Amino acid sequence: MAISALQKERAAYAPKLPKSLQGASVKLVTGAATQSVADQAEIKKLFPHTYGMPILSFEEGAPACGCSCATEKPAINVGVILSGGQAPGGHNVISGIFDGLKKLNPANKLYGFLGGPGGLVDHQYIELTAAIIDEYRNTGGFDIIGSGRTKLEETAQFDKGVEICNALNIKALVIIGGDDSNTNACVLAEYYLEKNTGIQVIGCPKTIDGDLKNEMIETSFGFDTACKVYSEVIGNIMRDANSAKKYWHFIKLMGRSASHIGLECALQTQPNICIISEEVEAKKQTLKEVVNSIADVVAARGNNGENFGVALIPEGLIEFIPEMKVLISELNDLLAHETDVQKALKGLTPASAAVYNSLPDAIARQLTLDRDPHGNVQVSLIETEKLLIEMVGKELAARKSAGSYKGKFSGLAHFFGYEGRCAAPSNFDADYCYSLGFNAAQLIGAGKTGYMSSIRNTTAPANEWIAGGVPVTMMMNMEKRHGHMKPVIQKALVTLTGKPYTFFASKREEWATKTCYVYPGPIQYWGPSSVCDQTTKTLQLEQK
Ligand code: FBP
Repeated sequence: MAISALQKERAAYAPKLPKSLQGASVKLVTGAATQSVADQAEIKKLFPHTYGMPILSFEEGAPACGCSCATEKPAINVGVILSGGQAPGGHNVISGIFDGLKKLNPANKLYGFLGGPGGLVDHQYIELTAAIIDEYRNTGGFDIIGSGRTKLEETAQFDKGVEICNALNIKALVIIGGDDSNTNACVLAEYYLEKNTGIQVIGCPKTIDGDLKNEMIETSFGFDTACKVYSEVIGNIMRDANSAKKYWHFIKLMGRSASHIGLECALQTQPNICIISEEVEAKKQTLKEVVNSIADVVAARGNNGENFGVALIPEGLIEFIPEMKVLISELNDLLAHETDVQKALKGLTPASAAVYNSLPDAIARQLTLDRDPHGNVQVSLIETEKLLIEMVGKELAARKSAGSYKGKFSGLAHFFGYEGRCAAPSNFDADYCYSLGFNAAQLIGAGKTGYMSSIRNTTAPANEWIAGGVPVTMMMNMEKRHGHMKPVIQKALVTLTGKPYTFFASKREEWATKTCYVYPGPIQYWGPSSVCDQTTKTLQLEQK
């Protein structure tokens, strides 16, 4: 198979590991008992076997009792699953697990379940041999075994998992996924303990969205690379905008709900506008207010003769605008019972009808016609960037007639999402992912279950990273899902008191009116460490 020159050289990259995982043996240090972030009594009741477990860390040195040690461990087989959307570095997590297992015992085997969690249930798998692993080291994508969005929620699915694990003599599963998949991994761990199956379950934090993070999980993998890819292209667009001086670029950035990607890209590139969904929700802004705030910046620049700019729009914005959220929920209910759209629209409350009527036709059509298999509005398909261009254009036309705006407005729409999800992992993600995987193997070797692989101190050189495990129950709280209270890992949205947001908020006025663009350029894999090994601005600010 033909591979690029970059792929060829990159295959030889040896990802860095924390010092504690580099030696011949690893010492397990058991920390204090934990409790869930909220709703302790309910979570404890739901997870009697995995609740309250201690935080674990690995240190260099001779293993004490219960530690992973190559010579004393019998050979085991392990299964790995990729769950949900692609994120750069997934292949390195798998190669890290493989190498970690082989270090524990060269006879250990790794199986990959195909096409996501569904592969476990449907018994679709391959054995991941050294030859396969070597082909995928340091590459982007999830194509080594594929991913999927099947949710592991039913005991019948768990039992199908036991069948195949027993058939393949698999003693542990590693589930690489986001908050939902790791929540389900914990439910699975609890069930397997309850049923005495002898199958351990370990999670790994994945998602470009960056919304699986907390005190013990500093960042989810893939966020670093994806943001660097988007920031490169945003920078290129900024330079084009600043050269031609005639377009306003509205760039929607992936991130199903949280605005971390938009915020990180703003910190890297200093755009004129970056909307933060969490702020819109906190301020209970209406769509019209969001539009006006954008029009204010366009008008201020236009009145200075600068008829160009760049605005970053988070993918999840629509659902954070309270009145749009209500409208979408009313539409979901009405269209569930009435297929005739015109009749259904008559059931909207007056407030929602007014919002609906204010929308451009194409967007109103998307809201009523494009439904998912459950009949719900497909919010992620709504072209928010086009919606805003159209509404801002109308607002500016009105201001022009009133004499308060004398510029020109020509908007161009972009959407960056899939471009970044399978990029070759940055050095950070290559190292972080490999360490997460290698560390997961150590947790398995130590007989642990219900833990997420955790690598901390990530703004320091990899050598100084802290490897260990955090009980998944520690990250949980109770939330309403599909009408029922469920234990779930708390989703980390952008906090308006956090340093990344407050830093951005302190700069945005200057970035709005002046042209302060920064051009990050493409990800560099070789060269000065200041370029190749820098972490995200989000992490730098959070860890300061
Ligand atoms: P995960 O949370 O599963 O990592 O996926 C994130 C994401 O990339 C979102 O940013 C985006 O909204 C969504 O997946 C797109 O999903 P799909 O791949 O199904 O189109």
